Amino acid sequence: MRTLFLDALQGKPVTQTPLWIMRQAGRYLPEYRETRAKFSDFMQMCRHAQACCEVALQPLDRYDLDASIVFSDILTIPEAMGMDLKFVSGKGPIFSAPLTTLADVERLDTQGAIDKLHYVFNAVSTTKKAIKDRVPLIGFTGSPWTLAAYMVEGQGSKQFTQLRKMLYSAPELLHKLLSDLSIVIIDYLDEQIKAGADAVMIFDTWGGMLAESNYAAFSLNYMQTITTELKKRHPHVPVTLFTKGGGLWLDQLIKTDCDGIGIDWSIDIARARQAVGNKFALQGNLDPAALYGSDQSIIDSVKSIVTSQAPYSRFVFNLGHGVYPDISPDKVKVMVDAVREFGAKD
Ligand code: 1CP
Repeated sequence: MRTLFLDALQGKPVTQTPLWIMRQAGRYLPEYRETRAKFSDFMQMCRHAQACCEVALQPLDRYDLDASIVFSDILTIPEAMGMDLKFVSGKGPIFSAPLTTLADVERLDTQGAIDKLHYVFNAVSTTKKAIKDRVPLIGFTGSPWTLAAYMVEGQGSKQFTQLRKMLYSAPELLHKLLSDLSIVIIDYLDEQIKAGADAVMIFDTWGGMLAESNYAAFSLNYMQTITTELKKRHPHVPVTLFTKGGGLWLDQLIKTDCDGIGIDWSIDIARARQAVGNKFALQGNLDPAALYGSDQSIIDSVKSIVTSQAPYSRFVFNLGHGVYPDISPDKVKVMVDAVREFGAKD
């Protein structure tokens, strides 16, 4: 297997900079849209292991990438805990009955959730088998805080006011939800690893919504609990934490047992490196909007990030968040080729 990605996470020497792309399987690819059109509903596609496998492999066939990510979604867990979820086109995910009371949280099925998630583990093992030994496969989950954001708000949001209201008006209730989610997430990642995931990543997409003084208590500590338990069960499987908007909290992230830290584009990667040293892998951090620019501007941006990290083995090139659906696949190729050009270490 091509191990560049795992080597960078584990601090082994690498001959070139590894890269993958958040949301690399997705709507910007015509072949994804073709597969997606066969399903009326997004979750229906997620339940179809062969379709998940097909779309996970599409970006690998097009680009020279160092990892594949399981095709699924973070909202599989709330649905398996009993919440009614719909993906409405143009609006994204909608829960028909957002959580507001203790009774709502107590009604969630923590015990039985994993049994309803076998379709995800099937997607992992099917994809792992089909990738053969091309590249490692990344399993993933949302962080407890980020899952709670959708479960309390009922949908995506700019401000997540209901969630932040609960944080201040009913903190014990929110902590109960976060700790129940952590229990499910540990087994969820454990099962993905058993099904073939070579590394795992926790997407804390909405962690940056928190006040700095609340970040540890409401997001990071739960991610740390999950990481510590996974490390007990699977000591050699690298764990990456990605708090979008968390660039200023690297001093807290480096106190965890994770191997990799994802950063968005709001912090200069050289400054991030100063904060983490070479004890952690950094992953990021090109602004996804940079792919709307000219080829030369993409090449310049990639060069700046990659050359700044050239002295460090523990670096994984990525965007600072998922690739936007209207980005041209040709621009993605310009980015990938530039990483190869400037990331060679020989
Ligand atoms: O119809 C469609 O094609 C739906 C679009 C879509 C896709 C392609 C959704 C709905 N989810 C996904 C796949 C997905 N989601 C992947 C695998 C693809 C890959 O990376 O190659 C992953 C890792 C996710 C994770 C995910 N889902 C996150 C965390 C990462 C991030 O981007 O911040 C989040 C926040 C979600 C929720 C979600 N699912 C889908 C949408 C449109 C959203 C975002 C809603 C919002 O903006 O609040």
